[in-house]
Amino acid sequence: MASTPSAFNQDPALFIEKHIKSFVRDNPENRLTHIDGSPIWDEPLVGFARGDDPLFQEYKTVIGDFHLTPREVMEKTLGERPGSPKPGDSLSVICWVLPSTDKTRRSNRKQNKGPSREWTHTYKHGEVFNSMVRAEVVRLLQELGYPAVAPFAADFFQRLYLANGPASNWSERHACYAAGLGTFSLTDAFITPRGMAMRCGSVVTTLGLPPTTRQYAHHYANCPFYVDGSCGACIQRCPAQAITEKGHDKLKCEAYLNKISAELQPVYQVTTGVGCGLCQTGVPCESRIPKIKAAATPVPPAA
Ligand code: B12
Ligand code: SF4
Ligand code: SF4
Repeated sequence: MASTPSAFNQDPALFIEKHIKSFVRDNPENRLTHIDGSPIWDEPLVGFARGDDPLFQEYKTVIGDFHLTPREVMEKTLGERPGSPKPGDSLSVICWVLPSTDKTRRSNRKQNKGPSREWTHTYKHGEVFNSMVRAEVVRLLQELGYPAVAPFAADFFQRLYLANGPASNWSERHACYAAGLGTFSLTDAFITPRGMAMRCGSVVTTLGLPPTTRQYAHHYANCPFYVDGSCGACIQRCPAQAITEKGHDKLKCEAYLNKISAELQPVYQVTTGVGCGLCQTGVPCESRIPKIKAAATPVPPAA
């Protein structure tokens, strides 16, 4: 086996963060080749969570008992093979956020019915690239001698249909929440220091890494609506009336995504869904955490 790079031995977390950032910066696949060759994603944010963080157990109540903990993910991946982690062995979740570029966000800001061409190509090719990031992080860790898996790409990944809409057995946003990268919002979507117009990814590994500090008080702390009662701009932005003061109606949102896809696929010459994301652009949380009023009385987050 090749020797371990000294930069990895000195600071494994920094080594992995730099590797993800340079992969995104330098990879020719991170390009809107069908439009103008400009980058799909800006520099990523990277964070780490402990695999035994009690939050992952809490997600079995918050999301459903079908939602996997990092340990269950590893057990499903490795089974009883030699080298499989045992209770007490270290596990980490490596998470990243791929922020949309200013150009793509600006183009979607002008839309009021369906996504722009740039947003659609970011949705389609950007997720293909996100899968490449997942595969690269798994490859890197395995090369360094640590078993790793991207749950979203694993054969046990499942998308389920609950009474209130679709959910999955590995939510990448909940992994990012545990890894200190942001919080949820009135639209359900995830607000990071680089805003809400983003996609994210995650990998579980047996490598122990120092967890990123969560700099927020609760799971809605980055959305002013839940903290000082202000904003609510996303309510007007949604063409499907899927967002109200009570939150996000996933069934209405999904029905609209299907409808707009059928209309725009021939226009944008894509065969997959076109996305939407109007609620993620033209709003104060598009590319940053909005300002929260200083004298705010925190609104208790909904369960
Ligand atoms: C199913 C799915 C959908 C469904 C349902 C979305 C949803 N809200 O769950 C539909 C089809 C509607 C959808 C739509 C879209 N999606 Co989608 N989708 C997914 C998928 C595959 C699974 C999501 C999941 O499992 N949700 C689980 C449920 C339980 O999550 P939730 O209800 O939002 O969670 C709430 C509760 O947990 C609550 N909560 C209550 N108590 C507590 C306590 C604690 C401690 C915590 C942490 C939370 C919490 O807070 C949350 C918010 O209210 C993920 C990929 C993945 N595997 O993660 C992408 C994903 C969520 N989608 C994404 C995107 C980009 C979109 C679209 C913009 C489409 C597009 N690309 O143009 C729209 C945006 C809709 C929106 N406003 O969020 C991104 C998220 C981007 C972001 N900024 O959040 C993801 C993560 C894909 C990716 N890899 O980047 N999607
Ligand atoms: S537009 Fe305002 S209320 Fe809606 S999610 Fe963003 S910050 Fe929260
Ligand atoms: S909630 Fe769904 S339908 Fe409404 S703007 Fe957001 S992505 Fe589009």
